[in-house]
Amino acid sequence: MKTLVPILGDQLSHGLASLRAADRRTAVVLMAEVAEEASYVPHHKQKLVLVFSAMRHFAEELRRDGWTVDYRRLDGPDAPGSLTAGVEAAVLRHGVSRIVAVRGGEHRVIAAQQGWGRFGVPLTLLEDDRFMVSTAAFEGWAQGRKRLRMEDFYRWQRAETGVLMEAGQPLGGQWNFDKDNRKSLPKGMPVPAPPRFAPDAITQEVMALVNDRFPTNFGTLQQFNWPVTRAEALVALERFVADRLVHFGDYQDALVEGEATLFHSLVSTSINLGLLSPRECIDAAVAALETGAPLNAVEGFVRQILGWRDYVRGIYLREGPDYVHRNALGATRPLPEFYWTGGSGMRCFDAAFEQTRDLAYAHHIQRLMVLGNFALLAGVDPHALHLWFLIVYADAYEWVEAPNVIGMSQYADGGLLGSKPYVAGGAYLSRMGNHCGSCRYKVKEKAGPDACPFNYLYWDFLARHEADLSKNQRLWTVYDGWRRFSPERQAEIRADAERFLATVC
Ligand code: FAD
Ligand code: DLZ
Repeated sequence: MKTLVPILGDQLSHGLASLRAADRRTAVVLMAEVAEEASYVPHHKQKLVLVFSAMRHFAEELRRDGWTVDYRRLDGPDAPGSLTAGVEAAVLRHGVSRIVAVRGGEHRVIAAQQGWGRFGVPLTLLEDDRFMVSTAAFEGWAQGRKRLRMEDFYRWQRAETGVLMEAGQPLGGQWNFDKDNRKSLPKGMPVPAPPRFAPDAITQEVMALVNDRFPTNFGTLQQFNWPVTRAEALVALERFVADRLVHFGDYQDALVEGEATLFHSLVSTSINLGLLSPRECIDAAVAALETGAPLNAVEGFVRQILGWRDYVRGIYLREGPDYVHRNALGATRPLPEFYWTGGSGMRCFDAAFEQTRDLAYAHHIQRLMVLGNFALLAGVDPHALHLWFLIVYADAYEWVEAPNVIGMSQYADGGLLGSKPYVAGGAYLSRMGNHCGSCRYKVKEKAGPDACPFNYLYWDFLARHEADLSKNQRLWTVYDGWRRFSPERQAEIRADAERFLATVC
């Protein structure tokens, strides 16, 4: 029985369920670079290079392993325009008698895959079992709960998997060590550089293709340094565990001028593509406890993957396609132009922007507390911000990006993910980082044209949403602070915010 096995660009795992279900002697693997996937949003150039290069390398590896691979290049003859067109043509071309595929990551692709049954041969869509939790298990966890909080999910996962558990209790007597993980980086402390992956001939060929076909897409390619094979991804993971994990916890929330990566792992692109499994990343970090990695670092890293990653996927699948359109706070401001050009004048913002443009990467705190925080304070339309985040990062796929943007960062789901909006003024940014020293604005000034915009935008946001948000117990103290300002001071803050926003949006 000849089987067609379509493999998507983020399904680059040798243990993929559809490969396990097929026989390499009779199967044809279909991989296709298609215009539809390359342009459903105008991806950062580095993301396009990463996905296509990783796809081409993976196809070569499959062939070496004895699989027949029908690989369709974007610039090749008969390039299909969409995944669906590619599958339809391949069914005819190879005379297959069934299609076996793994369900895609996002609603748009799943809906397209469900239509593949109309091509006259039986279709089997398998669960993507490369996650820590199946969709059914997530549903079982979520059913009947009043609130779906990450911390509850994470503790359940720790108990289920036994990761960092000892005799049924969390290792070290605590579920998380967040309070230890908020240090700013001491001046002069060296940060080990991540490994370099020089673009090989395949990657260089793809770079030329992307420059030719997508010349106006956002981002630059000069500093492209993403692992494009499993072998490279393993090196990235090993080097993170050996060199940077030790301080991952301590400086997890730090923001440092000239340090794009700090002690973060840079493994998201590899896990999301399937080059690494979440479990092996977790295991590598846990094993480092034996060689002296501190528990606050290991637990902090494990929580991001065992907790956050599977949690946001579960929320995304459960909430359905309309989740990306939620707008609980009714924010309508267009995305400021400086999200595309930089030059905001706010150094923390511009630093995050510049590395986003040049590396297709910003670490979590830059995404949440700088780029996301600014948009939330400014009242930017969450859908516009969602599209921006989907476009600009090399690790961006809707299933992981949307809950982080719509839920965690913008509170646009009305508190499904977070118990309160993640907002902060300049004092937080100054405490966690060193950008303020070289900023044209003054973080200590609270009013007037030189004051840090995060200062007055913070209060303006709270004032705008006082009717709703002041009911939230976690914000009572903050609102007490707002109410202690004189009416004149409040009016001055609001006028500063209005003046600033009128110039940028
Ligand atoms: P590390 O800080 O080293 O963390 C280790 C790993 O944990 C990551 O590689 C990732 O796999 C996982 N992880 C950490 N935080 C999260 C999280 N909140 N949700 C899911 N997984 C997490 N992550 C993406 O993979 N794709 C996205 O498009 C994306 N968009 C985001 C948008 C916003 C507004 C925010 C606040 C976060 C977003 N994240 C996204 C989560 C997180 O910022 C990135 O996973 C992380 O910065 C990737 O860098 P790293 O590999 O160095 O991560
Ligand atoms: C992201 C991406 C891009 C840019 N291009 C392709 C492609 O040409 N062919 C393909 O099979 N997959 C691609 N992908 C990954 C898909 O968009 C991804 O499978 C869905 O977003 C589901 O997560």
